[in-house]
Amino acid sequence: MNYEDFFSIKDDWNLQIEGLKEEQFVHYGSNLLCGNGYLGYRGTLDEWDKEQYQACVITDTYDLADGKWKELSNSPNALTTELRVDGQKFGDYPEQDQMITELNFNYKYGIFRRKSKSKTVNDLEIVSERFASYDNLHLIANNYQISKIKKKKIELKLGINGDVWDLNGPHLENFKGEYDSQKNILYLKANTVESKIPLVTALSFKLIKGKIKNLKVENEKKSIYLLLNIEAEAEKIELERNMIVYSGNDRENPLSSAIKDAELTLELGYQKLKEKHQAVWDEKWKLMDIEIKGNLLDQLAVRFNLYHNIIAAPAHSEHLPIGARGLSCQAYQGAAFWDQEIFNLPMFLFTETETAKNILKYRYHTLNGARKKAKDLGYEGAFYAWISGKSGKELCPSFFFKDVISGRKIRNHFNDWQIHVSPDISYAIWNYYLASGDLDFVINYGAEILFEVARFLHSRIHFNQYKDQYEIIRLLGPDEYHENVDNNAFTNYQSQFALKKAIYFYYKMENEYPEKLQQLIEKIQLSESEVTAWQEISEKIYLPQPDQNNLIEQFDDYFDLEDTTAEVLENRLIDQEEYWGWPNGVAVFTQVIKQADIIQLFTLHDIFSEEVLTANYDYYEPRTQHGSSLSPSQYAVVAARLGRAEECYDYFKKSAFIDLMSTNKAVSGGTFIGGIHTAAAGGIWQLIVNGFAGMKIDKRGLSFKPVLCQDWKEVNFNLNYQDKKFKAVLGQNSFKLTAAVENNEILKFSVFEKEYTLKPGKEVKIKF
Ligand code: IFM
Repeated sequence: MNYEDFFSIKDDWNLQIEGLKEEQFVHYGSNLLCGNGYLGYRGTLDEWDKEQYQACVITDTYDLADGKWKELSNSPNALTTELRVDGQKFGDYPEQDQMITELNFNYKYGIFRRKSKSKTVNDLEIVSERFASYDNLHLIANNYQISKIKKKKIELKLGINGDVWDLNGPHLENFKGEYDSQKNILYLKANTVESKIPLVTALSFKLIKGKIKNLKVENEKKSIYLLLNIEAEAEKIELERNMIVYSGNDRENPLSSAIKDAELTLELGYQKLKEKHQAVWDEKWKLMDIEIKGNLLDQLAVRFNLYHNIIAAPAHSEHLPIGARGLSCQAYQGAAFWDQEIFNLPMFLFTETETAKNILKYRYHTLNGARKKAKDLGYEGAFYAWISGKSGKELCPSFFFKDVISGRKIRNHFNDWQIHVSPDISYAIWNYYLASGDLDFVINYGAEILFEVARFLHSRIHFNQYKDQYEIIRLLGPDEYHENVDNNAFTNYQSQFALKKAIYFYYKMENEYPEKLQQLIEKIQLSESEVTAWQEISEKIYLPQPDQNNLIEQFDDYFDLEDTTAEVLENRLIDQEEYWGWPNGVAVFTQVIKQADIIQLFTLHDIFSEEVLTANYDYYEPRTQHGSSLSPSQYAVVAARLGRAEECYDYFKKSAFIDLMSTNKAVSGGTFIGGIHTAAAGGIWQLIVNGFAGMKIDKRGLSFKPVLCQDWKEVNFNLNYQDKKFKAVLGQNSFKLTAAVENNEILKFSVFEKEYTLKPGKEVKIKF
């Protein structure tokens, strides 16, 4: 596939699209998303509506409308536009009385800009630009210009349209719209149908060029509109408008906040609002940008992915998750999976540490949901939800996919057997501790999670008396095609790690913060015998070892399954949308796996020899379908560790373009799973920093094992490690680390296992 079939590159921050085809609306709406962690406004044209998947997803608005899928709600659209020139409607679809002459997205500032011409009204041109503000998270600002107007009658229908695109809705009811003619503000109130969250969408606007000759208010059941007759000024009409959204979860009185913001933003004007917004991004990029020299396409793709990982994160809150599709649409319920800790988080750990902390605090605040899940299933401690929304209660329906051939529901066990999400969270807490040095967080928040996860594992793990070892049976590892397996190596190793870290902090607190430990012991009623049990389990848990060929078996008896490839299985499909996994899909009785599993173990734990890495990479690679967007970046990291820079680069191509070239299915087993693959986006940071630069972190500190593909001349990235800032430059045969002048300590680190020290303001350059 060629990228030019999808887009062209304007420069290293700007992507351009020539002509939109109907079949691309779903994925471009996501790719060109304006977002800020609070809301996501899809990249659709102003004149479009739900038929073209226009939507604005609002965080913290979980609602269950169809009895099955609890998901985030979409706000009514306050940028609704209907333009009529001499009575003729412009730019609607499918008539398409518009030629898009320029469609541009700027990933530096998240700015969507398009130019269109009318096909029938000669010369008439529209330029429209919008952004979701990082200065005021409730705002989407828009500048809409109509030019080359030749004495025509111009009618504009503006307003707030509550008839929105929903995957499993409708989520809103009780619409009430008002127009305040004094302030020139419209608003539409509604509430979610099941969770009863009030939602207010407001619109303020002013004409910068042109004059309103006539105005009429039109109320519809779910919408409120203004019909404007406008006189152009020097052949031009220019409109500035602000869409503001508040929910009852943001403010006690969302209406007054929305009106206040609507007024304020109108006063400030588009240009000022844009400057304030851009200033926030400038600060973000100082930490989070990665520069790729030598390949403009790859540079743009990297920034596309970083942008999407950033806007998916609700950095403003410690109570909200990063959705697996961010806020690009309602798929995957706007909720966190293990993706959050293992894929989205690493970039924040070494850049915007506060955001990383918020993400982990979210897991602290959702402990009760995890406790409930454990209890409901007969376990103790914290069994985190496979799909976790605001409360942490399990959102994953028992019947996730359906058999598209029979139409029958499939009882997937993601919710009750995919237990690795709990130790994955412990793993992330440990890494946060190493990267930030923030012991305070661990003592006040992290330790409770670590202990409750250890408690859960204790209750979940079985003792096999015949083998004198602890085992984890009836599982789902990262590879989701094989459900109901025993001793998934990834899960067993992660569980041992989680137990060890719980024990480590228990004794650290006992020695250094005995009072804090005592308080926690009392709070969660922890007994010493439990800690002794964790110790025993961590020593006797079965950890599948490399065999005579250095291979680690993914789970018990995996090697006995039919040995074939994904290509062969493709030919066995009856329907292209068939689900490949449990209980009867084409992959179930074969060694074909959906995604990195043993390889995922290697990216997280550096405990195996190079021979073991090589043997397993070569074995599992041809058996991996990469049916999950999480997979390629993890293979890439291991490829780079093995010095296989070009293979890492091949995986970069697979991973970085998943959304840009829409390579992954939008529907699987009858369920819509389209939208931005935020784990793949976060995976790009890992691929470059942990892969090409070979960065690892452990108790001794940071280490690097750099290697670079031929296509890239140089890679520059920034690190924020234990509150000290560094700039890394990776060249074809060189690696340089520079410490910021303001750092208050010397850094000790290693490259290719040789130790270096780095003083503030100095650099260390290594040739290899
Ligand atoms: O968490 C992933 C899982 O590993 C594969 N299926 C999609 C989920 C959400 O991204």
